[in-house]
Amino acid sequence: MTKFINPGLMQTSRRNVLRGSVLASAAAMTGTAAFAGARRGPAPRAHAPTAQIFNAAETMTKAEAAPADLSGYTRVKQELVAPPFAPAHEQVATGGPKLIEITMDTTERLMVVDEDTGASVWALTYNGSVPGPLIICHEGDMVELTLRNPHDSQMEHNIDFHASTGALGGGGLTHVYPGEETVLRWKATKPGCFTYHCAPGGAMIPYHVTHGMNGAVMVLPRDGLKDAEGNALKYDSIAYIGEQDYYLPKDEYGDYKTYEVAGDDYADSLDAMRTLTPTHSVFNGAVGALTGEAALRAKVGETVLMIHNQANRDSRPHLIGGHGNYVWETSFSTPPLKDVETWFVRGGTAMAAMYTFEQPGVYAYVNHNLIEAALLGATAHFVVEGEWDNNLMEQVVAPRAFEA
Ligand SMILES: [Cu+2]
Repeated sequence: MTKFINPGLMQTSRRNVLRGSVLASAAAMTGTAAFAGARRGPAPRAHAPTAQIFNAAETMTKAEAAPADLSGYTRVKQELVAPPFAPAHEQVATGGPKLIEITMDTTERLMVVDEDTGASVWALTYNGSVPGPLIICHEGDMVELTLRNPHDSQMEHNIDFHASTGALGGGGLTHVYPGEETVLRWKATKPGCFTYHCAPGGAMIPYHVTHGMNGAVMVLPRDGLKDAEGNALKYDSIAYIGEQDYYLPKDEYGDYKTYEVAGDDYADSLDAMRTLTPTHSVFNGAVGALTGEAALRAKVGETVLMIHNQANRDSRPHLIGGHGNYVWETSFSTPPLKDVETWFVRGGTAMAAMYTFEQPGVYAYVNHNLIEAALLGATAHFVVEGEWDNNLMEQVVAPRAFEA
């Protein structure tokens, strides 16, 4: 049985109709109930304020505009990889500007957030991971994204690139229903790390973002990273860390609820989100995703660029036992902060911190709201191999009893 819950816009199953009625009051207040069937007619405009903005964006692109000048660009493909890894890239650009083709699928998948409690979420993702893959380009490059929404999806998705300019960061031009794809090209005009996230409209925006639908783009200066004096700064590896706040609904016994398909938790999630108190704040999708066997690895003398993405909420990363030798909290246009103890991630940004390991051992990389680190999950580990340097630290006396 199919019905239209928004006449002319969305075809949906009976289950979605029921869901729509559950959502109706919330949706009327807070935003679109953008559950999907195949697209029927024009893009959905369920939420008046955002619809107006989308209309504006569409009007602009439909107006007479000169075609983009792509002369001088070399077309290349970037194979995106799952976090915490980074795609193959140059730190200093060689040759002219590139037109970088990437593809992302808006995959909806059930993910365990915490094995100890059984907490789970129907994650809304780019390419199946939380965070979505890291994209790397240089200032002046073009990024050409093919965004595909799989046929078996429940929901509509899009993407807002904070690194881009215009049309709500591309959000106004990339709404895709299940079975649809779209292609968006944008120019990287500002160097820095930037978040990207889904933004379908209204309450669906925080719903999608707090279900994992966010990631980062790094736009490097063409001549690479520099310190305040203009000296080149190189890294040996990237650790790409996405911090995700989840607001997972519980039942009357305090157990985490489970749901049959993506979107089924919408009404419960709205209630949980309104508390502004996350049940989880985790790195790379789940408690322990970057500890134990999955810990980040480095060697003494290696320089790691830690890229931290938080699309929704402030954070304050600290590398326990180390520092931020160079920290770019805002952009690569300004000189990095030096020798930073704990750095700041403004909610809705990605940023970068560089450190060269000097001692072996396990380093905890935490949100130094230690309640979030220890109780909500915001802890990663770097396991660093190498020779211990007693000049930097030595246990002069091991713990022993002393005379009273
Ligand atoms: Cu989405």
